[in-house]
Amino acid sequence: MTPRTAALASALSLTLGLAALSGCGDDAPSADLGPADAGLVDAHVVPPDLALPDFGPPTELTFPASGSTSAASGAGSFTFGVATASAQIEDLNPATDWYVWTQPVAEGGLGHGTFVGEASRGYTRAIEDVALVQELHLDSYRFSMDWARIEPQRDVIDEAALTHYDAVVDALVAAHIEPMLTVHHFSSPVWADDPRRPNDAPCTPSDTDLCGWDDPEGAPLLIAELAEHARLLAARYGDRVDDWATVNEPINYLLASYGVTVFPPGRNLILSGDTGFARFVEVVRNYIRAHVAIYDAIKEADTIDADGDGVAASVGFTLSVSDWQPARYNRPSTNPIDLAATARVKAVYLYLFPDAVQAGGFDTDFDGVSDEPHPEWANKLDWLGVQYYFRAGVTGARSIIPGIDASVCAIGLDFGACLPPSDPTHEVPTMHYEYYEPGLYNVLADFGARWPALPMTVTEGGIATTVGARRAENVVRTLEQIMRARADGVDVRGYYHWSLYDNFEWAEGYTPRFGLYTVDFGGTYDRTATEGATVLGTIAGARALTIAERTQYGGLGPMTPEP
Ligand SMILES: [Ca+2]
Ligand SMILES: [Ca+2]
Ligand SMILES: [Ca+2]
Repeated sequence: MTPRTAALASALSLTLGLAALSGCGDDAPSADLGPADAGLVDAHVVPPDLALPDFGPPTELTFPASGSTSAASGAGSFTFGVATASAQIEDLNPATDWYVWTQPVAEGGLGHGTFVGEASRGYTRAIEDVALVQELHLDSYRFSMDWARIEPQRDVIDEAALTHYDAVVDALVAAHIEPMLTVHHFSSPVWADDPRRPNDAPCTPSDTDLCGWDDPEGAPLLIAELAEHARLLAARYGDRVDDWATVNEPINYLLASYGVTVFPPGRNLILSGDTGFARFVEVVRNYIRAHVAIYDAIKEADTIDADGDGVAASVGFTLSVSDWQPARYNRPSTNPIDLAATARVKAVYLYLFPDAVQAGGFDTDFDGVSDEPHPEWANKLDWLGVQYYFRAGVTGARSIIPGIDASVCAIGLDFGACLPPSDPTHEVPTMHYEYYEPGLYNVLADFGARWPALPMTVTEGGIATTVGARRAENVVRTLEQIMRARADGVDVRGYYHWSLYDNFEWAEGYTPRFGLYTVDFGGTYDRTATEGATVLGTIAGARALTIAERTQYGGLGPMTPEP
């Protein structure tokens, strides 16, 4: 995940909790959603209608061969893949900010959450792990090469790390698995913004601390360093890699790391009032600038078309998407205040970043329309990665997120935004959200209408569960919703399951298990295939989803319960 999901939920829950405690955010046109209000009649509140769309009896679905992620020739193709991220799986990685952030205080770290430690031993076992992907008959493996491992000190490159990743790429290519590389996936070298520096301490950029994405002097240096890193990857691996993702889930990442202190470096801009919020908006601008710089660096340095589709480098980024629904009093809402709040949340989460790097502009007031021209950002997106895990409600009845005037349903905090799940078995207990199958279709259809010329790939989708049948259901149902969007003409070219095996789920530690293969943490670290792996492998091998498989695992009905 990317925490994609966890990040979002954690970040927002902390935002909500702290904002509520400090009493801010009460300036919205609002009702007080105390218990006494719960029974009030509101003409705008519609009765809960949780009936799901009826697709009719299942037919067999077939999947064409894998093709280009971005070229016109790839329209209609389908790539099966699986995704990981370096900081979530790799051992031997003390130069990364997550290591310092989570290392116990007694050992010299900051002691936040669960120590990442050896993660899934994904570095020392990287070559043998390629066989896990191969066993599933997948076309592609999306992963990241750790920036901190390659460049543990500023401008000091660890050749042994580059050689290691060379071997991984070679093993993938030998197994006929196309690599897709994410350049920046939620982890940075400590020297990018040292998490050990307190938030109120002054910072002057130096080789040991560039002061981070919110620093007026440091951010341009950080952008240049990240572009230099991308150029190195593209020059080194571009002969075997064509598919590149610049950054991962930017809004979630920045919220968690610079907004509400749940990811390293633990900055608190959203929690520090209007001035902080303005600085947070500048952080978002800087990260868009970083995407553009990475995009340009890869385009310059990867000039070799590895797979013969006519494109040397297809460069996109991966976006966390949720199916945001207007809510009030824990029911679906048609109240204009809730519709407007939902529109603002969608503008920030779903549209701001992709619009910025296609049309070249920045939506400073979150209404979905650019207010600030940036022609230098235009046409810097060859494809979009879509990452879906859950549906969640949004209410305008309480304003908790500064600048957005909305509250969203997040862990343990409600404010009336939380909607009942379509079925209790759709709750994902360790992540505190609802897996809702049609949400992915809803987002893909929306994006297809908004950006009809933009090729998309579902670069993550999955479920935290210890039950193999539930994972298999998630796989089949995700594929059904993707094929539903394709049948409507949406240009979506593939599906990567999150994740290959259980891993470090950021602030959530090791409790949520997202792996097709389950990992024996703290023991042998052996990987054991779940029923999800078996079913995905069968589908990808046959390039077909049979009526029998759809009948057993698919549809919209109750899922196998989580114990
Ligand atoms: Ca290439
Ligand atoms: Ca190519
Ligand atoms: Ca605007």
